[in-house]
Formats: sequence, structure tokens, C-alpha cells
Amino acid sequence: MENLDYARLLAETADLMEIAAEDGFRIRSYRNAADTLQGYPERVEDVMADPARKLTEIPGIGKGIAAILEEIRERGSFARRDELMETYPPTALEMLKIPGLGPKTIAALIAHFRVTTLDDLERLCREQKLRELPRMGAKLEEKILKGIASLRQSSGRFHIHFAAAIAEELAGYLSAVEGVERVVAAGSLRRGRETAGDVDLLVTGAAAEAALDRFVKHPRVGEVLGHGGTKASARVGIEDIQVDVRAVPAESFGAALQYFTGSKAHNVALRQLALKQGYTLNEYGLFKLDNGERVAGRTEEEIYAALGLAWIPPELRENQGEIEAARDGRLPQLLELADMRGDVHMHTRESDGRFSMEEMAAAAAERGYSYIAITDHSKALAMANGLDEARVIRFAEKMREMDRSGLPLRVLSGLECDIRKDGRMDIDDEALARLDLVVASVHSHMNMESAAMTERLLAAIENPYVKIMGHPTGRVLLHRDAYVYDFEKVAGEAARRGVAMEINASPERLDLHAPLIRIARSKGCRFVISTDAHHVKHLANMRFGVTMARRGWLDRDGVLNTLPVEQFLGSLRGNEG
Ligand code: DGT
Ligand code: CA
Ligand code: CA
Ligand code: ZN
Repeated sequence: MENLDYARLLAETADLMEIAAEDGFRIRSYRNAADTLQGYPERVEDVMADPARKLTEIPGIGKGIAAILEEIRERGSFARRDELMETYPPTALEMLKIPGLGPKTIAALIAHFRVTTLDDLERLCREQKLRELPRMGAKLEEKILKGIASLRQSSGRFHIHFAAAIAEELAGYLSAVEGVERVVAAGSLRRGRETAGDVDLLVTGAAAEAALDRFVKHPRVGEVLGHGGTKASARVGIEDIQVDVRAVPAESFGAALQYFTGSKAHNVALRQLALKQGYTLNEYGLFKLDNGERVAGRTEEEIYAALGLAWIPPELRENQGEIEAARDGRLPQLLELADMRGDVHMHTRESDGRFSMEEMAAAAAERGYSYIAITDHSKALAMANGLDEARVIRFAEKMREMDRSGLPLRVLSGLECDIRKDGRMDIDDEALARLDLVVASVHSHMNMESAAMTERLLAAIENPYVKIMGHPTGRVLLHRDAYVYDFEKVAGEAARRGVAMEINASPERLDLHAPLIRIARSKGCRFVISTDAHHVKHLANMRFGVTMARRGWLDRDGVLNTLPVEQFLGSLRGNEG
């Protein structure tokens, strides 16, 4: 057995332990061990076979886990896992993936209904059987039905930060092969889509083929789906994400990069344009139709140029007008990460963040920002220890004091204020007036009818202290759909009142996304990009928000937190002029 197989058994068992409501500490130790093992460069079985060595030398492997690994080696499973597998059907693991369904509910459903397949569960919900159980009702049935539908729809797709991390890890690993010149991610990842179906890597250089051999030996590679001289495909990690690696000669590297970056719709349009001009375009190059002569292929730039086009940034390649714009010299000068000067939505320990205001400020300064806004939750989010009026006022005072105390960056006092069901703010105006900025967000009653939700949001932006609409559609990727409302109407009203739209850079949200950014911009909206960080390391997610803005065709001028702090504050609603 390979390390990945050991890791998988531990991770699965941790999931089942969660349903069995076992001790969180123990569950975490299983998960940590699984993480360590799947990335460990040496085979654990080799370590076990060597009498001079001990498993506990592997970081994250304690005595308990070591004994489990020995047991797995002997008989392919271990006692705790066997017990859990007897109690719970294999679907239990699948049920954990249903958005909105927690381990406790799953345990109750299994105990009471003996659910063994997802279809069973779906039927139970349709037949309204769940409401027979205490604390379960029509709402849960509806939630599960929706969850199963979205699981079926999203299954096989992965969050972009996860896919990007896999791509970066493998690119580093393959670049280390002597004679490999470049390793580049193509596909949806390069275009910056919010989720990826798989990871597409291109390798070039004299040793490109050797890189394919090295790829399939990576410790986290599981099932190898194919391995030839120009392409290798395999499943990677516990998550089983597919990775395609292609070896490409330098003379057609640009053509391959262009082809495998896609999108398919962009490629189809580009190929038609080539045909009209007497060329044929494929992953090997651009060739004359009449005599097959190679015209371009080494770089993307020369291919686009030969077709009379400016080079098109990958984020725009969705066949949404970018080819015409490239022809007419109308491509926007897209926003870049380096343009960002501040991050204006983040949480601290004052509500549900993990770090103090001081720690967030220091981490943000390290990223080169000149300002941040601290925007903890308001009291409606009691679960998140949201602030009431008195705390808002005290905390704002503290922020102002700290801001004067010689920090390397400016800390703006803010709040992520809940929008109540009726559209009123969760905090009274007197308290809001003390703050530099208020981000207004919906965190409850997300299933309202469209008309009511539209009214609710319109009412929210009527409040003069609201400067920014936080995560404007509420969607959580691969988990929860956007709430339904008349977006154009709300965007138009936000533009009229000078309320900025947030592009939430959390890779779990990425909200707004490109189509809505373009609609909002056409209505005259301005934007901020914020990480909504709850941890210092989340501040690094800004790059995903910038990618989303680029996919929405935004340049620097469209994004307010590219401005120096005084101008940024001056650009907010009510502060202009
Ligand atoms: P994904 O993986 O679902 O997130 O999305 P993509 O865009 O990465 O799709 P993928 O991995 O199937 O293919 C990568 C690129 O290769 C795709 O964007 C365009 C190109 N490609 C793949 N199949 C075709 C095809 O049948 N025709 C054309 N024109 N291009 C294709
Ligand atoms: Ca792909
Ligand atoms: Ca692919
Ligand atoms: Zn929020």
C-alpha cells in the first residue's frame, strides 16, 4: 500500500468519527496524520520495514497513529475503523458532503431511517418523512433536497485555491527535473475561474518526457489514468483531483498554452477567425491553409498578433467580446494585485476572527498595504459574538487610539453590519456614525422571495452610513446558491447612492463574480476588493479577488481600495467633495 492509501483510511475514519460525535482532539490527530502522510516523500511501509527506524520520527505521527499504521499494514484496516464501518453505511461519507447537512443530523437519520443511499435520503425528503423526527421539519427536507441537487451538480469540481495549491506544488516538483524549462498551469485555473474540474499542466524543455515519469511517482499521486510520451494523467491526493500533464516542444509551446487554456468557446471563435484569414489553428501552431507553412506557435503573443489581435489576458478568454476588443485595441488595462493598497473587510477576535486587531494590522503591513479596515460582525450574528452598540463605540475608540500609536499602516474603524430581515441595519445610526466605514451584509433569511429580498437590499442601502455591500449575492461556492433578487435594480440604486459593491476575495465565496461585476459596472457601480479574512493567512486571498475583478474586465480606476487612504475615504459615499 502507498502513503496515499494509508492517508485515505485515516481521513475517512476521521469523517466517521465526526458522525459518531467523538472527541475533536482525536479526530484532528487523525486528519493531521492523513495530511502528513499524503505529502510524505518516503514510503511509510519502507520506514516500517526498517528495524532501525520508528514511525514516530515522522512529524505529526504519535504513538497511537503509529500503532494504527502497523495494524493497517498487517490487515488493511484497523479496529476503530471496522467498528465505525459496522455502525454506519458507506453513504455516511457521501452524506457528509451534502451542503447544509451536519454530522449530528446524519447520525440521527441513519439511526432512525437506516438510510443506505443518497437516493434513499432523497426519497425520504420528497415523501416528507423527516418531519416525523423531533427537531426535523419541512425546512430540513427542503435543505437536503437542494443540497443533494447541488452536490450532484458540483461533484467533481474543486475550489480554486485548492486547485492552485496542487498546481503550484506539482509545478515546483517538476521544475526541479534537470532539463525542464517551464511548467505552467493552463485550463480554468489559468483563466481564474472560481472552481476547477481538473488541473492542466504544460511542461517544456529537453527533459519534458522525463518530467511525466517523475510526475506519476509523486508521493500524492494515486491512480494513474494514462501515461505516454506526451501526456500523463493521474488522480492526486485524498481528494482525488485529476491532473493532466502534457509535454510540449518549445516551438509549439505558445500554441499548446493557448489551446489548453481555453475556454472552449474562446478557442472555437479564435479558430473561426483564423479560418477566415486563411489559417488553421490547433495546439501545435498556426499554419497557412494552402501550403501548411507554420506561421506562429512559440508564444501566445505571436499567434494573437498573426491574427491581428492584441494578446488577450487569460481571464478574459470566455468569448464575451474579448476578441473584438483585442482587434479594435479596446482591451482594458486590467487591475493587478500590486495595485491594491488596502484590504477593507476583515474580522478579529472581537467577533469571530482568530487574531487580534494588532496582529491583523501587522500582517497587512507586511503585505505592503497602507491601510486596512477592521469590520467585525454586529450583534445579530450572536454565534459569531457580534458587537452591540456599546461595543461598536468602544471598539471604534480603541481602533482610533491604536491608529495614532505609530503603526506602519492606517487602521480604519469599520463594521460588517447585518442587514435585518426588514432591511434595517442591526446597529443604530448613532453608533454607525462613529465609524469610518460600514459594510452591510445579509447573513440570515436567505431564502426570501425575490421581490422581498430586492426590497430588503434597497432599504439597506438607503441607510446613509452604509458604504459597501458585502458579499452581494451570498453564495458559498460548491455549497450554497446565491440568494435571488433583482440584481440590476439594486446595482443601479447602489450606483446612484454611491454605495460600493464588494468583490469578496474569499475563495469560498468569490462574490461578486465576473458576469455580475460587468452588469454592476454597466450600471455605474464602483467596487472594493476585500478578503473577509478571519485569520492572518486569509489576507493572501486578495489575489483571488483581483482575478475575479480582472474576469469582470475591471481596471484600477474601477476599484476604490487601489487609492491612497485619504482618497479612498474621500471616495466613499457621503465623503465626496
Ligand atoms: P475545467 O477543467 O472543467 O475547470 O475547465 P477547463 O476549461 O480547464 O476544461 P478542460 O480541462 O476540459 O480543457 C482545458 C482546455 O482545453 C479548455 O479550456 C479548452 C481546451 N479544450 C479541451 N477540449 C477541447 C475541445 O474539444 N475543443 C476545443 N476547442 N478546445 C478544447
Ligand atoms: Ca481543466
Ligand atoms: Ca483537463
Ligand atoms: Zn460576512
